[in-house]
Amino acid sequence: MKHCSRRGFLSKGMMAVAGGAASHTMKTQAQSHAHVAPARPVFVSTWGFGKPANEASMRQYKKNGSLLDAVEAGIRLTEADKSNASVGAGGKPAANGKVQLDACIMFGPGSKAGSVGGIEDIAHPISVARAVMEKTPHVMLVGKGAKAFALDQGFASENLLTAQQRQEWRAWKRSRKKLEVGEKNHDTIALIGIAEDGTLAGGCSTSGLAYKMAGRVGDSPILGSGLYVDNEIGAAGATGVGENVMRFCGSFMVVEYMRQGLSPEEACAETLRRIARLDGRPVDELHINFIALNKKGQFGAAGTGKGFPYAVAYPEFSDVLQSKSLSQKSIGIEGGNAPIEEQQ
Ligand code: SD4
Repeated sequence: MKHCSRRGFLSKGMMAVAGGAASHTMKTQAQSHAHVAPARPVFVSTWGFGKPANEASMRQYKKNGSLLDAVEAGIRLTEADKSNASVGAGGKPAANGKVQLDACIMFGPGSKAGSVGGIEDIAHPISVARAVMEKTPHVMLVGKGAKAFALDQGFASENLLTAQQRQEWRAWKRSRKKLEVGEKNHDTIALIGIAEDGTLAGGCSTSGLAYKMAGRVGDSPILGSGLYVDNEIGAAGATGVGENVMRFCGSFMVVEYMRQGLSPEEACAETLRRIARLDGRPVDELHINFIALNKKGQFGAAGTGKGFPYAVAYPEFSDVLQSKSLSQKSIGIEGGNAPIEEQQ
């Protein structure tokens, strides 16, 4: 596993205790433990913006030892960041100009879960998803019903479309240009964690595909697709083109490969291979990425094309790493449908 640039390697709090020499030790430690965290809790999340989210999770965990609070706190940080155009307030709107958010949360013990799809005007869908899990007999609420529930629970209604996103949306409406898939216009935070006692939990939150059809819901709030947590085995989360994840129950598949004994990284990679085979298109055209964490604290990630950055934090360590990448060349097949053996 290759490590990304070390910019912003340490959080401010960590910086205070770690001088240059200590930071060098931590980097070396991270390299030698690239796939297994030497201490718990461990938080793993998607993209570079997962780093501050993991650190918020870590801070919250230190306060009260609640893994669920920690997962929620990390994701809330990303949702509140208006400069992030793919999650929460400041996210890119649907084609009709409304920001529609998707989120879910899952707690390992008892396989408890909550989810919201296409919710409007509520800044923290992850917290609404948690309220669905804890305060209703249901698992998923969508659209107007989800908003009505949130308002009933005391969440504030606010306009989530920032001036900049309104301007960009208007320009897009004029040009109707197809957007490239990438970190700028199509991302998601999936954040999974393991507590000191081995409890697993995770969450996922997104504004979905930029300028999507109004009402389109992606993989992120769908349990087993954008996120899955199995308290006996591990957790997985997804980011990328939801349509290419949700047809395959991608995160569930990653967890099932871990159950069969694959490492988190190999489980993510094998899921990508299988999806590519079934889909039939070249893997580079799928634009999907997975993160995974198992019960032993091992972690990993894999993405199509060049792969993607993902963030990992455990005690005394927080950084952005580069995932394993799977391109058509590395899979070694043209199109799909070749047996697994031929693809490795
Ligand atoms: C979706 N999977 O709505 C989300 C978006 C995403 O990187 O993850 N983009 O399809």
